[in-house]
Amino acid sequence: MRIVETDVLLVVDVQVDFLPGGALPVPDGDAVVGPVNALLATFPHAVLTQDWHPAGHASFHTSHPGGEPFGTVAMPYGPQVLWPEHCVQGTPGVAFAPGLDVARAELVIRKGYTHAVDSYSAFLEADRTTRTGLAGYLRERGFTRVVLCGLATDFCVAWSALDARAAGFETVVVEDAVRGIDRDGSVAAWARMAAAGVGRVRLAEIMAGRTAAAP
Ligand code: VGL
Ligand code: ZN
Repeated sequence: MRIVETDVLLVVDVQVDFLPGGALPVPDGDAVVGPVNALLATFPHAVLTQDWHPAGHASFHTSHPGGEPFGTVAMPYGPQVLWPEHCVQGTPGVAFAPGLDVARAELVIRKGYTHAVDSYSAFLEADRTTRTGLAGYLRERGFTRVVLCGLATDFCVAWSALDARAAGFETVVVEDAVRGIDRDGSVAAWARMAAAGVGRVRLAEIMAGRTAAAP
């Protein structure tokens, strides 16, 4: 895959709480740091996202009487998975992964800060109407292709990729620079992304400058 000036790398939620030992660990999540750093060193432009919840956020099981971690609750905007408390503003777990080369990133977009609404997507909150401003930013910068990596495949990466595509960007996910929370959920997420026209590429194909196989 040949990288051009209108490509932007979107690094999703590579944060301490999503790594092994964190509050909501993604299995093997720390394995993305090396590949993501290689991508950060290669792309002309990069944007990072940061899950950024206030204490007592509505997505936390502790905010719902009797709520179990990984259970589901009905919210006004639809079903919401209940998570362990994670990525709380002002806590160590909200920080980027140690060793992540953030220096070249041109923007950090935070999400999930609305108390009553979650936001897996870097573009649209879970109410599917409140925008983060990212699509406008990317358009204004003249970017036409969004290349995603990070955590987690089945939640924030997939939702961000689907919304990038829906916003009109060519969209590609680097399959060996992401990890998922749930195996079956990740398989389903890849199917949804493929059906929506989201491409899939391997890190080596980017590094070699070769064209990716069609999704
Ligand atoms: C995420 C669950 C809750 C993610 C964020 O980054 O995929 N998943 N908050
Ligand atoms: Zn979250």
